[in-house]
Amino acid sequence: MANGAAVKPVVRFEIEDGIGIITIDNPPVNALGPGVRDGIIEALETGEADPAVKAMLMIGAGRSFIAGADIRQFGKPRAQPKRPVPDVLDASSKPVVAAIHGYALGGGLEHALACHYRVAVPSAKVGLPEVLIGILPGGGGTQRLPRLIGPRRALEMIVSGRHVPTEEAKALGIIDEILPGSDLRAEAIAYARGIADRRPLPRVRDKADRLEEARSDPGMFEDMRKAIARKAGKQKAPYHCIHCVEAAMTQPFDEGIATERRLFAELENTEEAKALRYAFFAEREVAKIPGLPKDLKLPEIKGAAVVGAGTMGGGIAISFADHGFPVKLLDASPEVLAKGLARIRNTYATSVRRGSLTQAEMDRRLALIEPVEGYEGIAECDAVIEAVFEEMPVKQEVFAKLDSVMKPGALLFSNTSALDIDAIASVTTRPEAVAGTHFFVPANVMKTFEVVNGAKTSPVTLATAMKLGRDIGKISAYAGNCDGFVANRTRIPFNLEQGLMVEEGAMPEQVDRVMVEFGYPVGPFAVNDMSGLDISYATRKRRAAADPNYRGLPITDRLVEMGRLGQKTGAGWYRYANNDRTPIVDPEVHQIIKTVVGELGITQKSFTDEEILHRLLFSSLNEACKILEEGKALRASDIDVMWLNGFGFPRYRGGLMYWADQIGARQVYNQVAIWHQRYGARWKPSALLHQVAEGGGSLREVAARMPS
Ligand code: 3H9
Repeated sequence: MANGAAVKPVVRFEIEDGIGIITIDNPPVNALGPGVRDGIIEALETGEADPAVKAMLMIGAGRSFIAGADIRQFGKPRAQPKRPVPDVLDASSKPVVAAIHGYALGGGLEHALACHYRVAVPSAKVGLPEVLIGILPGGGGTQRLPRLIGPRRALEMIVSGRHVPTEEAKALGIIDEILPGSDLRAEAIAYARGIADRRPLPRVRDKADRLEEARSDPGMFEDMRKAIARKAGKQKAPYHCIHCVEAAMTQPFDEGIATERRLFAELENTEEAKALRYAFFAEREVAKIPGLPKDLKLPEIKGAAVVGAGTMGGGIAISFADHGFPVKLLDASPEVLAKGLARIRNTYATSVRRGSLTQAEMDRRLALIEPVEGYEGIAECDAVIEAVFEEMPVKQEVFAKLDSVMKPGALLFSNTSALDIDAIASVTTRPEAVAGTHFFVPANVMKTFEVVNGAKTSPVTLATAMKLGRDIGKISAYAGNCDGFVANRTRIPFNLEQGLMVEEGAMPEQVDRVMVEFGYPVGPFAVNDMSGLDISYATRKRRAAADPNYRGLPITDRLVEMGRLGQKTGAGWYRYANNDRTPIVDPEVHQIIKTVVGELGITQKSFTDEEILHRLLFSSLNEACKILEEGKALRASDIDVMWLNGFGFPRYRGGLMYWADQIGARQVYNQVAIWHQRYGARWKPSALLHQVAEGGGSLREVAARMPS
């Protein structure tokens, strides 16, 4: 090294009590980056050759065992290890124990599966999440896991990519023993000494009993293909995962490994894998706010309050309780409070009925939610989230009250989805402690948590809000203060074009089909029917009263006025039969559209599928570029994260901005410019879009460099 500093090895080997200890030390998560695999192989060879070593231990330094292959290396030419580590483990004449804490994921679990024994601390998690980044376990996982726990369970784990907690992993047979974990190294050394002399060495590759027992169930693979069809859409990876597990049943081990390697190589550079990798890193990047001092001391939020026990407030309270936070739910009306609590109880009871929550856990979470009728009851909470009616005077009244009762230092957050956070903060004496925290609907389910930075919001308040979101399982994303912030401001043009295209001749079912084929789980009109058409009706009426140029949606209004409010009334954009939620195309809706269009004097035309897709998404994209120009979002990838986790945008397409880059800024700009000519001001191209189209770069890269 030029400066003479010693390079810390990523793998260490030392001998203690006759046990060769292989420590992987590659922060932050011990990913199998350059040098790690070769380091492990070298350590295994040293231990194998040294007669003083009776058994070996593979353990991770820092917060995890091994989080898998280094994802940053995928899609690039990279050095391969001398031999695959699992092959070296299979050839070892001495037992090797994997001692797991934190995470053993992907290649990390695959290394552990090739060890002879696996022990773990109670808080550890194991899994093969490769499918979530568009690939498959390529280090033998698809062949070893079915042999260890049976193909059915292995299939479920590999196709879902979920993290399995230690206790379940032990029950499945992945973990041999759960260790207390107060000193994993010492406990694992003792374990290794206990098994050092046992022979023959248990090698997962040699196990056949679990495969045999599953042979009576050959339909499981077809069943799985059918079960995932809707969610997987056109993605290849889930199907390749199934193929590999099937190969574990039908091929000898080494052939199965060859199949796995071949299919892994096929997946590594697919468009879906690239987009999913991008999404993975975008979701990590979004947590970072440039310019915030690194050493900020953040107040600890031990308990929170939610003001407003409506659907939104209840969902927010659930989010807190789900993550172990005590939360006070305040509503001045005892009836609203009682109704809100009943709704919360119902939500939990549904999870218990479906088997995703135990009754004991439901009781524990419910006990964390305390109903409160007066503001005095929440005064001592560290943070409060206001979730009352979306009207400025109502919000301001609540904030003035909060300012007068909340203890000094308490943070005041508003769940507004669009209103001016500075105007809300202005009625308090502590605007530095005020920020927006916008939950999406349903608040307890949706991951996006938009943190709105007011003009006077302090860095501590901003950073605490970001952290609070993460602490309750959300993905926090920064937004500047502007009408609709980032999420709704980018979404509104989509909603408008959706309504206008129906006036111009597209049918709701065509629009929905196009978007489902694109990868959305549900089309936008079917989504409107789920949320209720009356929700936006009142807002439109209000806006129309305030602004004579406001462009309303007369067809939607007509449906509402006819009592077609969506699923809850059995009819909206579609018809619903006998409490079934399947949308049925309704000729009556076609007739209503025709009538309203006739009244408006619009000449209809036909739409191609591509025109529908582009008109919806380009309108939002153009607005997203304007938001970036104004510095109201920090990066294009933050907008992608919001769309992926808040609006159902198909993850394997990376996000709105990433997707547009695949088309190319030039082509997008040209189309936007044509629609600007045709439809007027709402399509005025963003300067940033124009700049990237001219410069030939990618939207997401240029946007990240825009001044904030
Ligand atoms: C694989 O293994 C293929 C194999 O089958 C074999 C092939 C032959 N690589 O998420 P965090 C970084 S595929 C590179 O904020 P947490 C991450 O970017 C892999 N970097 O922490 C971040 O960096 P920064 C299968 C990685 O505590 C930092 O670590 N494995 C990797 O919330 C902290 O991450 C997976 O898919 C990686 N593998 O969550 C697991 N992992 O600070 C992927 C993390 O610069 N990882 N980083 O922003 C995860 O799911 C989560 O990171 C984990 C920790 C749950 C481990």
